[in-house]
Amino acid sequence: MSDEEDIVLSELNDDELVEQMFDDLYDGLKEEIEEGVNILLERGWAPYDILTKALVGGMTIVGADFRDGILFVPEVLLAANAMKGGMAILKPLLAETGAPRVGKMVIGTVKGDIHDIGKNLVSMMMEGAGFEVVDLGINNPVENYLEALETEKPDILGMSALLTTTMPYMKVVIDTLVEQGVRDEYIVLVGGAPLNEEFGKAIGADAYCRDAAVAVETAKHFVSRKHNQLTA
Ligand code: B1M
Repeated sequence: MSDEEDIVLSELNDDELVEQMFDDLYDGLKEEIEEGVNILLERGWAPYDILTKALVGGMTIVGADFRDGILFVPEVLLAANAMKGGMAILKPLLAETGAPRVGKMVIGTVKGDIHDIGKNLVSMMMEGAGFEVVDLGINNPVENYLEALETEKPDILGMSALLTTTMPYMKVVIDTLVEQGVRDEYIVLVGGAPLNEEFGKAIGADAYCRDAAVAVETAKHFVSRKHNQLTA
C-alpha cells in the first residue's frame, strides 16, 4: 500500500486537510479534491472560503511550478480538471444566496486563449451575487462578443485573458464596440493574471478586476451607478 492510500482525509484537521488538498490538486487527483471539498463543507466551511483558500491556494502553487518548468501542460491540465471537480460542487452553493437579479453579464475568454478556470470562478461568484451570466466559453473572436451583446443585451461585458499574447485582443473588442457606436451601452470589465489597472485603462475598459470578489463588487458598483443615472 502506498503512502497516498494511508491518508484518510476525514481524519486530518482543517489545516492538514487544506495542505493535503494542495498536494492532491498538484497531483491532479480529482476524486480526492471532491472529497476534500465535501469534508470542509460538512465542517461548516463557507463555500467561498473553500474556493479561495483550498482550491485557488492550491492552483497558485501549480502556477508557480508551471512557470518554473517543474510542471508541464499535461500535469497542469490534470490539476485544472481536479480544480473543476471541486468547483462543480461549490457552484450551486455559491449561487444559492437567493439574491435578487441585479444585472446581466456576458463573459468569455478572448481569442487565442483557452484558460477558463478564472473566468468560470468569476461567473460562479457573479451568479452567487445575483447576476445572470451568459458564458461564451474560451477562444472568442470579436464576432462572438458582438453577437452575444446583440442577443442578450447585458449590462456588463466581461473578458478574461491569461496570456500576455492574448490580452491585447481585449482592445480589439473594445475598439470594435467604439467603431460600431455601442461602447457606452455596456460596462466593460476585464480580468486575468497578466493584466493590471493601467492596462484596463489603456484599452478603454471601465475597470480591471483583480479577482472574482473584486469583479462582483465592481459589477455591483457600476450597475447601481447605471441604474441611478437612468432614474435621475
Ligand atoms: Co497556462 N499559462 N498556458 N495553462 N496557465 C499561465 C497563464 C502562465 C502564467 C503559466 C506560467 O508560465 N507561470 C503562462 C502565461 C505566461 C504569459 O503569458 N506571460 C501560461 C502559458 C505560457 C500557457 C501555454 C502557452 C503553455 C504552452 O502550451 N506552452 C498554454 C496556452 C494555451 C492557450 O491558451 N492558447 C497554456 C495552457 C494551459 C493549460 C491548458 C495547461 C491550463 C488551462 C486549463 C484551463 O483553464 N481549463 C493552464 C493553466 C491552468 C495555467 C495556470 C497554471 C493557472 C491558471 C488558473 O487557472 N489560475 C497559469 C499560471 C498562473 O496564472 N499563475 C498559467 C487560477 C485562476 C483562479 O486564476 O485565471 O488568474 P486566474 O483568474 C482570477 C483572476 O485573474 C480574475 O479572477 C479570477 C478568480 O479570482 N479574472 C477575472 C480572470 N478572468 C477574469 C475576468 C473578469 C474578471 C476577473 O472579467 C470581468
